[in-house]
Amino acid sequence: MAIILQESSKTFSEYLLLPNLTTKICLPHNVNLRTPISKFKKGESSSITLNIPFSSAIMQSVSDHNLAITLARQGGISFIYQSQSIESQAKMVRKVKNFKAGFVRSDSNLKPNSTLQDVKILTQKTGHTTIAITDNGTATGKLSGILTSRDFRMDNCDWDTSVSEVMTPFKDLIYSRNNITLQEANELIWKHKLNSLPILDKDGNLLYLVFRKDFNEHMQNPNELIDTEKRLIVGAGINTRDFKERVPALVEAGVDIICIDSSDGFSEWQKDTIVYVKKNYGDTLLIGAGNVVDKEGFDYLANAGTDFIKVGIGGGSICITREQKGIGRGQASAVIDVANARNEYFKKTSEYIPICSDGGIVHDYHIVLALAMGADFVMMGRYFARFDESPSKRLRIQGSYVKEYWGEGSERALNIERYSFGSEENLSFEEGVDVYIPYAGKLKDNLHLSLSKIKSTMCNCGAANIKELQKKARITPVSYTTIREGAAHDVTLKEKDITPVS
Ligand code: MZP
Repeated sequence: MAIILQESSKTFSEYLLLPNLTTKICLPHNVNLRTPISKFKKGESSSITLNIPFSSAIMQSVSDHNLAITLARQGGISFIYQSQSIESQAKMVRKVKNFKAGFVRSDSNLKPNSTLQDVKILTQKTGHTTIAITDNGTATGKLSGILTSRDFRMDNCDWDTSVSEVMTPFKDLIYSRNNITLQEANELIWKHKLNSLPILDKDGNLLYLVFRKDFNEHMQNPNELIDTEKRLIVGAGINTRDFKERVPALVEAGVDIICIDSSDGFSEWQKDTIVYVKKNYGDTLLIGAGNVVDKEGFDYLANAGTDFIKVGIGGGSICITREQKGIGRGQASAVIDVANARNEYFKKTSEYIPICSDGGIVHDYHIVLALAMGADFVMMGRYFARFDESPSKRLRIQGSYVKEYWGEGSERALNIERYSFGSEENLSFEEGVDVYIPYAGKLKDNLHLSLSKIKSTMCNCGAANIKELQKKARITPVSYTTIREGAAHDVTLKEKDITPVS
């Protein structure tokens, strides 16, 4: 007869946190959210530490290079989706690694013999008034000069004048070579009262422009997740089929950490993939595996040598695996069980393997619950898909803006490698849906709001960091009526746009 667990499985919404004593130093701005992402030995630390415990899902509608750049600039990490060709995924990774905050490719370029009429047309198109003048009129040609709106009078000029007559010529320009930091570039900008600083290669070809205004923006992102060469850190999904070709291409592109993308990680294919990566790359390439929902799954992947383990089956907002196959576990129960297994494993081996709670986060406080229950970080799809920076389309439906969001198990994503077994060649049924979600604007604005709620909840729990939260948090299961009592109840809510009668 089957083994039947006695406890029913629970989701985050079935728990609440109880407040602990909040000391006077436990203020939201003192809360530190840094957290490990990869395995480390007792007394040592993880080779990558996230500045916030957020990662974005390995999904077509969530994690491309744009989202990866935006999230890494806020301290979290994206895993770029693997349900695309190896070349296009590697290209996305490369875009993140080559991104230099504050160093931009010039989007307004002309040749020395272009005319002011060309300048007028170009500035109307781009809205930018700093124009790089290069020998071939491209963003990477040999720099001949810079033209700005201060070099000629729009209301009093001969539109046929050639650009070379009015631009600041190369011999009078202050410029720099490519081995400069943003801080150093900014110092030159201030010292010489420049609006922009051209960055050139050794042959005098234009690489980037650094603008005075961008430095201020950079200063507002003190949490950036960067490697030792100050490049943004990025992850990428892989699968258990083409890993022998995909992994080398991702490594070549500069990926920092990879993660096997699968709906069920408790498999021999995952073990083979981890063993291959560890044999060929050792500790120079970090690999996560999953998803699992219990001690058995955790131990199997831990013994295979993985660097972190992802937890969760069937809890994703677009997931119908539980309905289709009857496989899964309430996300809170899965995290609690796997966190206990991780702690036992740590006691036994002195090796700490971070775990990631993947899917099913609906409210910001669910993130605090996941962390308190033992997760080191969370992975989210729906949360990030709502923002401007995600790759999906924004549409207007019945007067409201929405974004498209689709599961990797949907017909649309056709992520066969994530769902089918061994060498099965097609998806015989769907495990995910294709939906709309309310559009929410910019990632940075929403993230700041979530972080302030998380920090505030942690202060109520008397915790100034994630480890302290895990030690101190007191969590209670709640009844349906307790949940109902927690929302506004027995009142008539005012509609926001009702105008008062005078
Ligand atoms: P959520 O943040 O939207 O609730 O869940 C995102 C997670 O759902 C992903 O990280 C992934 O583990 C899982 N997922 C992605 N596609 C499907 C599907 O089509 C799915 N069933 O379950």
